[in-house]
Amino acid sequence: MNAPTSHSKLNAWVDETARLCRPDRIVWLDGSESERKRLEEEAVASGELLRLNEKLLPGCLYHRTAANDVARTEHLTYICTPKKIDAGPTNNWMTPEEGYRRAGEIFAGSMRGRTMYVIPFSMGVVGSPFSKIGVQLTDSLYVALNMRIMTRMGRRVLDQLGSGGAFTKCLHGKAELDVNRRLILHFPQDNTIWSVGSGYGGNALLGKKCLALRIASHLARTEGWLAEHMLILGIERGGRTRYVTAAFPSACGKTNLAMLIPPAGLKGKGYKIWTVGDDIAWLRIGPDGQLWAVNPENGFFGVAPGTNSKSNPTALATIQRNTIFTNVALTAEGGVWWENGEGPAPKECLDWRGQPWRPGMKDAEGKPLAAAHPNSRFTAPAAQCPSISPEWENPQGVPISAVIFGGRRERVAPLVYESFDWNHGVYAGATVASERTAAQVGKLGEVRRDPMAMLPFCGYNMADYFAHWIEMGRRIPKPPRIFHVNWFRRDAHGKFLWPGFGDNLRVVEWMLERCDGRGAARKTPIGWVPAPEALDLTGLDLPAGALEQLLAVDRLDWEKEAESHEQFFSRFEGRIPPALVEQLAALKQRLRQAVAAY
Ligand code: GTP
Ligand code: SPV
Ligand code: MN
Repeated sequence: MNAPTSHSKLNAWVDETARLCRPDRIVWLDGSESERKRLEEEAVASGELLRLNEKLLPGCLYHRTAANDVARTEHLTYICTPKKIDAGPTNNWMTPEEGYRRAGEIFAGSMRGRTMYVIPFSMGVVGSPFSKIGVQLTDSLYVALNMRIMTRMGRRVLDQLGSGGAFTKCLHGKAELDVNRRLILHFPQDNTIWSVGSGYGGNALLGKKCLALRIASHLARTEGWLAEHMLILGIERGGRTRYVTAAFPSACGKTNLAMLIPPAGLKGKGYKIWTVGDDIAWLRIGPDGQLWAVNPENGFFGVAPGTNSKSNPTALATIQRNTIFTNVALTAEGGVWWENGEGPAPKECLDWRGQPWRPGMKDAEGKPLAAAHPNSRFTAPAAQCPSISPEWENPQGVPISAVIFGGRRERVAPLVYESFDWNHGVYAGATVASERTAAQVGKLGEVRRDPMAMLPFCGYNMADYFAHWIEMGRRIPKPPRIFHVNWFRRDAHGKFLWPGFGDNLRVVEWMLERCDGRGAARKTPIGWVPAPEALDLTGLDLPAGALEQLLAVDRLDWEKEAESHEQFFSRFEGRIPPALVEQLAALKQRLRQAVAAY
């Protein structure tokens, strides 16, 4: 098909890529409804996607990925810069030359017999000065259909680009879907992403983690803003809506917090919750001196397991139509199911691998066999979310009252604490630790440092990223307050101490009170912790002693924690900004004083 644009650089790049990958056909996507129908029919005809029961789930599709391609592969994800120091110790690194050569060998001829789709897309509403345009070339119809949901794409983006607009070159190919021939490469200097050998999630939907976080974090540093792995949530009460952002590592509760339903006990207070975004926030300093946030995405790529009408009714309502389900279980009537989903397990179904499955089945090691992959997901249009904020497409974004960092910790981190000031809050973010989840390949449960939930997503040296956060604090006249939360603390029997989900509003409520200069708090060496009576626990029956355990700051634990912060900082070989080195010293000092106080 002839290129529908006069953008000569874009046309030249598409031609050059076609010469490398050798697709049989090139199809430019315009984003129209008729095109969606056509692509879906093609995908169904080839078996790449299945149509689900039109009565149960109208407009919904089902897909299984290759069994070795079920989550982001961080060990195959690289930042390609001339110098290693620019990628830093937490990123995999290779030179741009090596990256283009190694991936180029895999891409070469890999689209023979296939179609290459050209997908112009915008992260952020089309035409906003804060949005960024990318063009993804891909030989995956499944990826193309996902990009239609997750981004604003098609003709209107080409129009916006005109004949010379800047865009991120996003090349994606499935190649053999072989984990040994898989690379996810970022070339910040060239504003380019090359991803080959995977067809799933953050590896393949290049607007998401690759552009909106890794490339965008690099751009944000030079342009003076922040690109973060954060949800954006509006909390309305008494005619006033305030907004918070929260950064939690993958599969640690962003989608759930962004869509929370106020608990029955707080009903009398008349809260209304608005979802602005569930995964990524771009933050800028507004003319009024506050920090403003936009959600650059157009849909939700959410974790399926655990989603049910009790835990997240908002998400469940969102995914009843026009949704793509990946790696969940398929029921006989053409519906979907997953562990901790809606209703009991089906008596019989096909599991995420396409194998017959019955409840109680065990794997070779005798462990329960899951019907849905733990990282199975839904892709759904954000506009379908019943709690979607009326401001979600406001090109200026929403003003942020509080920034929340958090991780999944069985012990040590209390339910919530407030930082003493911006720099201390940056320290709390920079030292976030979390137990590994199924969202990335690796050992489950292992505690690792995941600063600002950006460990896998920061496109440059993380020490410089910390310095950028410190610098932003100096530049924001009215900075948000910074908090740290942990919904995942457990008791001696391994049971969660905090009910989580909707009840998390009780904690957010305290934060907003703090923003208003109210909300009783106790000063501890790590920050301000709620006074026990300061959280509204109406209607919540916490076991005796649970609240004390949840809010406990154990000095010995935290001395070890501070040691571990120091070890983590030492990996950056003197590059950690002095403001954070001072914060570490101050934390240790406060912990010593706490001993003296006994
Ligand atoms: P990504 O999309 O990977 O970035 O993840 P996310 O941060 O949006 O995670 P999500 O909200 O999908 O939650 C992941 C898992 O954590 C699900 O299994 C949830 O059921 C569980 N979860 C979410 N919130 C809570 C909570 O407050 N308490 C507990 N115990 N579990 C939670
Ligand atoms: C995450 O892993 O943080 C996700 C899913 O949100 S993915 O798009 O695969 O990165
Ligand atoms: Mn995420």
